[in-house]
Amino acid sequence: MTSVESLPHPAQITDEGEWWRRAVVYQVYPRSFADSDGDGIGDLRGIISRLDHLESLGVDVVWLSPIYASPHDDNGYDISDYRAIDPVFGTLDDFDELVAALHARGMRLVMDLVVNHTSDEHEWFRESSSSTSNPKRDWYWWRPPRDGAEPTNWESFFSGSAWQWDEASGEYYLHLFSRKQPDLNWENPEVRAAVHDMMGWWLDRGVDGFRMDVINLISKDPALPDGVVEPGRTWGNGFPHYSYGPRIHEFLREMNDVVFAPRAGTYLTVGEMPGVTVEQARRFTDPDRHEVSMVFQFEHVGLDHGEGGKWDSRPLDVVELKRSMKRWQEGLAAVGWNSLYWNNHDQPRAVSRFGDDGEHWAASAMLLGAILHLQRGTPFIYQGEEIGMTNSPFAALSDLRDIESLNYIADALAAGGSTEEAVLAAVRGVSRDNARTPMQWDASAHGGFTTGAPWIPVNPNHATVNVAAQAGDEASVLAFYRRLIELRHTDPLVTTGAFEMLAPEHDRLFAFERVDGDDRMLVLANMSGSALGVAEVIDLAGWRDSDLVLGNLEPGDVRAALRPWEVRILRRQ
Ligand code: ISL
Repeated sequence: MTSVESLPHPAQITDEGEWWRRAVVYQVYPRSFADSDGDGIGDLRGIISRLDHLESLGVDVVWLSPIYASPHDDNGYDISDYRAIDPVFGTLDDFDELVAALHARGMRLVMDLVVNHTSDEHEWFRESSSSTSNPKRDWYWWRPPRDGAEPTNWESFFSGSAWQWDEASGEYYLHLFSRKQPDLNWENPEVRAAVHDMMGWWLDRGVDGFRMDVINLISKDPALPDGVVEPGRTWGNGFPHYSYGPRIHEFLREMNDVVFAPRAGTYLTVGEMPGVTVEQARRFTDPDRHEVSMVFQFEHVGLDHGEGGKWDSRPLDVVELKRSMKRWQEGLAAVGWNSLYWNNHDQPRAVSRFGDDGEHWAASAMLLGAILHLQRGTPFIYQGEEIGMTNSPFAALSDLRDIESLNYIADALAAGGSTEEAVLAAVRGVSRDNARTPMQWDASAHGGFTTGAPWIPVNPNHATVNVAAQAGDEASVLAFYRRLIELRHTDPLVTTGAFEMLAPEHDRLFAFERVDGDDRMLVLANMSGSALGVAEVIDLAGWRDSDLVLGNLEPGDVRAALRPWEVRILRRQ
């Protein structure tokens, strides 16, 4: 095993076209990363002050969740000015300094592009809503009432109808997310041109790509048909009519032709696409089609959703997880490219969700890192994942901040029949706020995140789970993530090798090989709290003399039973 000190400098990615195939991306949620001015909210100068951490981790790219001007109804995913930094995060000068500082350290910056919708406080929407004859009226989806009610039966992602009544103009507008996030009408070429201009403005400022928020929702069926009303639901499911719409490929290709192709740079683009299928993803990421570099798909993070959806969670079935990951690995093997992620700002913490955040906390955090990072694709690390941050033990409904959670709580309580405790129990392990509690830098008050009062409480376990505690510890989750990143940078098999799932029907063993002829890597992972005799499941004869490249527990005989949550990575040539 390499010692942490001897790891290479992260600036190893050269400028050739598909550099992102060898990159590791780190997502920063600015609000919760580091607060430089004591107002309890993270900011750009806070990020600048923590670049040593990112550099020593070895990541190549930073993806910043939105920092644009916003009323923060959805923590910045509701943008009121695409060309301004929200004062709570800093200034354009701070932003330019951050880009320069990242570039100087050999890292790149990807911005969040939220263009399915704007804020209702964006100038475009103010104009659009000012009168039915305003030239920007058609920039959004306005419709008259149908039989005195909503124009369609579509439900919003954040509860209730997806239509908001506007008294002044006597029409409804569409908002797939909160009522403060009206959907842009991409059918209108002026909208597309305005978005393209804005993207170019950021690229010319030095950014290296975009993560595109719900980009598979920008093309809607203009007929706006009703959705099916599932049993027990009030509203219809409009998803089939507003996702993967008839012009989605055309819009992405046009964006590429107008924005990226004419520029000299090589950019990383990742389309966030809830509900995307493998077949669709292959089309989106086929290099010959010039649409996006990769997509975020949601299949593996939906496997613990029960019949009642995300708030009705159930334990993960390891066989289902393997089936899903195998399908994505194989589906995008010959054409296209995968993104790899467990966590982001919308997901509960993976170690609590799919691992064991009790007795086997560190081992299971490392195991999850290994089985993801060693697949074929571009891995994304969400802030805090590299130190094994866990879900938060929210003690009361008043600890929650996220609009999705708050709307769900209000609905559940209004429906009657549920106590506050019961609703809290449903929300606790599922809420997006689990990802949004502040980054845990050290054991001091508020985890070193802020000197003020944090906008959301820091997880009490910051006393033990923090960057400072792991910084010099070779056996830490942090050191393990560094080694995973190093492995991707130093062993081409991790980028290029074919993926072969082993023992797909085993209910605890997650095992796969990466293969290029005789060049092979074997990953053996025990996703359970009891020992697992791997030699009885997989023929390890050919691996007897191979090297243990990396493991999360004290090394022993490579053929011995796997200990609880042990992962072993073997290599032969
Ligand atoms: O988080 C979700 C539900 O729990 C997802 O449905 C999520 O809303 C969806 O993945 C879209 O997410 C993105 O767009 C939203 C924003 O709230 C999320 O933070 C963002 O990642 C609207 O902009």
